[in-house]
Amino acid sequence: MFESLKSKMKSLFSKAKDDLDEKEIFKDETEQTTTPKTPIQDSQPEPEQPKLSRKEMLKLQKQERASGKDTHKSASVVSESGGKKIKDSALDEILDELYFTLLEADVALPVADKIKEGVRANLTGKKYDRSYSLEEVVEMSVKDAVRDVLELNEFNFDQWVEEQQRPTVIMFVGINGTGKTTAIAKIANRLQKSGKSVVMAACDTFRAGAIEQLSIHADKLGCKIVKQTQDADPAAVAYDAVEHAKAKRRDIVLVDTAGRMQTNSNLIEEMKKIVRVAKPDLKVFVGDSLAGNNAIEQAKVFDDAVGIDAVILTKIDTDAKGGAALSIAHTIGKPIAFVCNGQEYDDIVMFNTEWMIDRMFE
Ligand SMILES: Nc1nc2c(ncn2[C@@H]2O[C@H](COP(=O)(O)OP(=O)(O)OP(=O)(O)O)[C@@H](O)[C@H]2O)c(=O)[nH]1
Ligand SMILES: [Mg+2]
Repeated sequence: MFESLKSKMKSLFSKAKDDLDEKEIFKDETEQTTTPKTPIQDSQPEPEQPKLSRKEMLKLQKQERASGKDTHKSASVVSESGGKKIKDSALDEILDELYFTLLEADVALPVADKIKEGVRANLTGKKYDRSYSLEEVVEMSVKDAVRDVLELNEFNFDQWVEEQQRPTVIMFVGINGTGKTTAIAKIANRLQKSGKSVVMAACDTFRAGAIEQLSIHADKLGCKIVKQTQDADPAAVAYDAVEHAKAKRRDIVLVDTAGRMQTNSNLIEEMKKIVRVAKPDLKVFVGDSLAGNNAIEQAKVFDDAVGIDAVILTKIDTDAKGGAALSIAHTIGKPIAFVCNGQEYDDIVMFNTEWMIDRMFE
């Protein structure tokens, strides 16, 4: 997962370590007495920190995050009492390299810009504790900038479900083969494990075999499915499913829809009709992370047509690049609810910034 982004980032960080002479990069400003204060500097001098190896530092970062006290952000190694400062020329070189690394990994332009400028802001004019290498400072700083982009993306699905009226209707949309039906089965499994009763609505009456595919999942998971024959009106199936859930006091209705090219206006109209009839509480766009920037374009079209509330990004287990994962939510302004990372029912993870950062960098 994300192998190419990971290895390019590693080589960027180690370029900072190996290719660049620290004496050339860092201006040691230890002797300077009138130091301009940056907003992130504390008035109290930092206690001296023991020097840690990169491995030890990453381990410590992880432990601290787990315990909720995250002191190893790049701001935490800015030194009050003196230290080394990255020269502007070296910083430009690192930032250019970072920018191309991000674009090669299919990160959308505005997101690559935001990360680059975030790193520039983190590193410009700051003096770093001399016990940290350039590699460590750059790595922390890039992670901070990526974290800023990802943190806007979180959507606590479990909490959201708890807060809804019953039955709660969730509709899944997206182009052919992105993983809608599989994601529905995974979410049904998850919801059932947490004690919710689930009804599946087989509203893909367009593709031969789609009703059968969803029925197999419903059988395996032991949940109710409402279906009609192929070519039936999908809005009528959705209506029946919601009525069934109301009558039988079921908690959640998961509406499967036909995969459609965003350019097919008939199918888009049909989807709008499902929305009018079933009045979903949540409309989820399911995008294939392998589609990179195309997934972002698709999401925008579906959002214009029916309005989407959240995103599920599938197949990240086979995605070497990682660009869509990093860019989609920020670019379309909708949060990521889940990422799917395999074909088994348990291969679904509620989106979480630190989970993603761990996979992108380690
Ligand atoms: N590796 C991997 N494969 C996945 C994942 N999610 C879905 N798939 C596979 O992708 C293929 C398509 O999945 P479906 O769930 O049928 O996709 P869909 O969006 O419902 O497709 P249509 O109904 O044709 O629009 C299947 O072979 C799934 O097993 C995932 O997270 N990882
Ligand atoms: Mg399907």
